Amino acid sequence: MKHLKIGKTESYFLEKLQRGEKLHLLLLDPEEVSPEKAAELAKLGEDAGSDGIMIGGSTFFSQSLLDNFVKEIKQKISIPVIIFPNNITSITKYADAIWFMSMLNSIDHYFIVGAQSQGAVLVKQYGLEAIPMGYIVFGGDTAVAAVGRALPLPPDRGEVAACYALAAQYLGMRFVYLEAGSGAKQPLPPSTIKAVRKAIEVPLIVGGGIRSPEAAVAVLEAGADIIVTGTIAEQDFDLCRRIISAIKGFSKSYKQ
Ligand code: 1GP
Repeated sequence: MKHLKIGKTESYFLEKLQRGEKLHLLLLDPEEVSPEKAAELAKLGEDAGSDGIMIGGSTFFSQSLLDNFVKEIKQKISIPVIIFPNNITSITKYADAIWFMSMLNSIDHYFIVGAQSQGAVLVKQYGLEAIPMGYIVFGGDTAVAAVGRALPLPPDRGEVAACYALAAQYLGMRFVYLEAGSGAKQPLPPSTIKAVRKAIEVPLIVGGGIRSPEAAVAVLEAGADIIVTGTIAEQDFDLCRRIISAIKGFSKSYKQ
């Protein structure tokens, strides 16, 4: 039996986290921005201190367009590009890694393990680094909840989310992602993030509806390790830059 190795992208994240740094991942949606615009935003993100670029969106299903999108971005940046898949069409060999994720609170087997079993061989053939992640979706009025057939968790019942998160950890998932949904009206409440943080030891990713430095800091104070922002980068990059700066500033104060 061979020993499973942690890949390059995951090691890069873990080393930063172990040093007490909080991470920012910039989400770019091929449905919302052109490849050229995405490459420009990715470069701005890297220059602002972002730790990686995530590529994904709930309603994008073309592998050839995705290949082109990722290739364009990779030419401009050196931080890792991680696929944030919505289906088996989200597998591209041009990325550095893929969140190998399961939507734990979907009511559909397809989004829990079906698509994953169909995509796994291709991930291996492409030599993509697979990072196991448990994905938990809140609220019912977002694209991700509809497409993934989620039984959305109530945003303010942290104890329910904590049960899913702990199950993810015990199933061997190395990251847990709490998702309010892209463009959510509000970020998740700190009490829910705190309840999950208390339950698990693996790194905690939080995203959806984070649109100000204050909101990002509140999410970090509640115990998140990694913050994902998408919409705000497309709408107002200066604000996104201030969010990244707040995250990096928080890392510094946290380490002291
Ligand atoms: C969506 O959590 C991410 O998967 C980002 O959400 O677009 O609201 O920043 P926003």
